[in-house]
Amino acid sequence: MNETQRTLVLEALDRFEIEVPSWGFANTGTRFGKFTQLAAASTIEEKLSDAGQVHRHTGCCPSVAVHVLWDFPNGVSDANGVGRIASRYGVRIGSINPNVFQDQCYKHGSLGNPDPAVRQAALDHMTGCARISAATGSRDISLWFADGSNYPGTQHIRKRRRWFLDGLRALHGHLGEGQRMLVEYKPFEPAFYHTDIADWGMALLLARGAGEKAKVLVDLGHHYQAQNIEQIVAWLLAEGMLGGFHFNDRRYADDDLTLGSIDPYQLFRIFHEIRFWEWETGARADIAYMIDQSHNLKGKIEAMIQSVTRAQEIYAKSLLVDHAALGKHQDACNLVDAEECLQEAFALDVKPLILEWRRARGVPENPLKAFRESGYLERVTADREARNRGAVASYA
Ligand code: PSV
Ligand code: MN
Repeated sequence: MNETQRTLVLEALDRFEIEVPSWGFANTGTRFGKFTQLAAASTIEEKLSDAGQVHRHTGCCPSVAVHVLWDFPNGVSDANGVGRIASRYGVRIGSINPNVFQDQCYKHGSLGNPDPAVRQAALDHMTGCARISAATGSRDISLWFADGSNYPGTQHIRKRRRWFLDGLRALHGHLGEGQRMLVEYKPFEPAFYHTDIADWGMALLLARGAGEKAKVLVDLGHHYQAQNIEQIVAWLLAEGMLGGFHFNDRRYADDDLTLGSIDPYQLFRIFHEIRFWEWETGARADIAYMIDQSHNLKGKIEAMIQSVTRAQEIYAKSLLVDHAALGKHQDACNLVDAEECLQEAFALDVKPLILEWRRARGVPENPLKAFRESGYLERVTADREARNRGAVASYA
């Protein structure tokens, strides 16, 4: 690796930040049951404290995504207090996630609900989130809707599309300077026949219709099997519409597996498309990287550290693709040589560079080991175990 590449990677790592989700530190499970963890966080303070540990040991997770209903039960009046708690633990409030899927009124949808009163309730909740976002100094409102239906013919798909457009446009009108709304898509679950925002094309059209502060959010778990996610990424970049990611890995559906645990090369290909676009345009992609994983078998903080450090490694590899050579090989249809440009970068050992970056940033060379040796887990387990033992856990 030459000096230019070394500088490139070290500087890019300085800018590379990943947001962790508050809900990733709470007890969760599957619909068949929950295995509670004695160290799991219950309050927003505990979640922010755990998130602070991830940042402290990795040096690249300064912000925490929050879910409004779970973390701000009193709405905007909680904002200042939560912001203060975050800074006490060395982090800040990141993307604001409205919750328009949990309350009973949302049984048949939120912005797509045939009942105008429910659509209004959803909009009110989301505009409240815009106020929380402004009060906490956070930039992104991250929108995921569970809206859909389970049986053919039971809902008017075109009417619901219209209601979504109207609702998102109305929300857009509440965004302040510098704020963004990210529209997330998902093909199924919890709805199993149709989902109102089922794929990136629908999300793109709705975001475009909402206004210029709306972009698309790509959750890696929200695609059909074998879908080419990096192609979606390349198209959204070209359209100026890629706003952010929810990182996770999957084997089947929205499995919430640790990033890079199943298909690290997919993550590399995604980063490569971003980097290739940056290299060609000379611009810097303005993308919010977030983890969206809830672990119920692995230790939550450990799994988060694992995900973040893997992301750093794979991101660093993607920076080392020889783009000039790749472009030439692509133009000449030198298939093997073009493919080798990617494969060779993916095979590079970037560990020494990452260690150098960690030393320079004053973070431990081995974040997982440092966290394990810190005694934090033992301390919080002692504090929290009485509450967690036998507790019926939820995302909250
Ligand atoms: C939905 O599956 C999702 O990916 C959305 O981003 C939610 O906000 C998050 O999971 C937590 O439920
Ligand atoms: Mn998500």
